[in-house]
Amino acid sequence: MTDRITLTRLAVTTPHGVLAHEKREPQRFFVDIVIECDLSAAGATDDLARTISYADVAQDAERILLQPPVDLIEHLAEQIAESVLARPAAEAVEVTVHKPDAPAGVDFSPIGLSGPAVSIRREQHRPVVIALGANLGDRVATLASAVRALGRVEGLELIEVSGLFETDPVGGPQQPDYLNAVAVGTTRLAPWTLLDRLHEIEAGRGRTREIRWGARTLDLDLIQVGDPAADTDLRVETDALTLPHPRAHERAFVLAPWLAADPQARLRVGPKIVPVAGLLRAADTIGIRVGPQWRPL
Ligand code: A4P
Ligand code: MG
Repeated sequence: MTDRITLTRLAVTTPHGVLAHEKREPQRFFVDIVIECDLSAAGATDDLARTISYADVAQDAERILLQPPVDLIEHLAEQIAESVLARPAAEAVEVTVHKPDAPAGVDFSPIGLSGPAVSIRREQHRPVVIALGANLGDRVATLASAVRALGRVEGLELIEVSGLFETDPVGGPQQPDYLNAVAVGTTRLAPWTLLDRLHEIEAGRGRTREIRWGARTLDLDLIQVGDPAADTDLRVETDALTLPHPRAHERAFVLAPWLAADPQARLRVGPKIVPVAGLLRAADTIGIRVGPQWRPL
């Protein structure tokens, strides 16, 4: 990914340092932040929600610098990186904290910004859960090719893919039985970028959209992005994307394969964070059967 948002030389005068007098006497700190992200959606739509507000990032960084004194600029850099990566669109971030007047017992050049600095780079690794479904054509072949395509998406790493479950159709018109599976992994992509990749994979396998909940060669849904147990899961409510998936908690055709792929899985349901095992026990599992064997990874 080559798109970047850059903040250069945020300047704050504040007391930090290992030495006692540094904790009393403010000195100059400068911060550079380079955020890697996909800016194509924001460029095309002119929508602030598809990018990262540099003003918000700058104000968060300033707030971190203005906290009560800490010893290390490494600690400041780490906190700033974490605040940037909390933003959905951030794929990676590089933070440099300069402390030009740090007492180092030597002279640094009086020209330009000189003296000690630390630079760190941190990447996004959000857990992600993707549900797969198919009820038209050669379902096993389509699902296997979809998993291979997911494995090729840059910025998505698959960790586990469940076995196949054969499931009675839920909702929609009369239609053939489904095969369903769930893939879990990690991603550095913004959720809307990942959804675009899912739609491309669907389109490449003959997916058309005529009737809601109608039969389809392939359906790929984003169920959850981030970790609700760490309160880092993304909550999104737009026309194009809702996270967590609003119907996943009651759908055995999602819950059963998800639990098979990740026995510890948890899902945010309204204000609660609920083990998927418990949701599955409460769901209607009458139409859920073990499907054909496969080895997708
Ligand atoms: N969209 C919003 N949020 C998401 C998200 N988290 N993941 C938008 C994926 N898409 C999301 O989806 C409709 C719109 O939802 C898209 O424009 C997307 O931007 P779609 O794939 O066109 O249509 P869909 O999948 O039919 O709609 P929906 O409402 O997501 O359906 P569900 O709830 O996923 O149900 N029965 C069995 N046994 N097995 C199945 O797999 N699947 C469905 C689809 C119904 N019955 C089923 C199964
Ligand atoms: Mg769908």
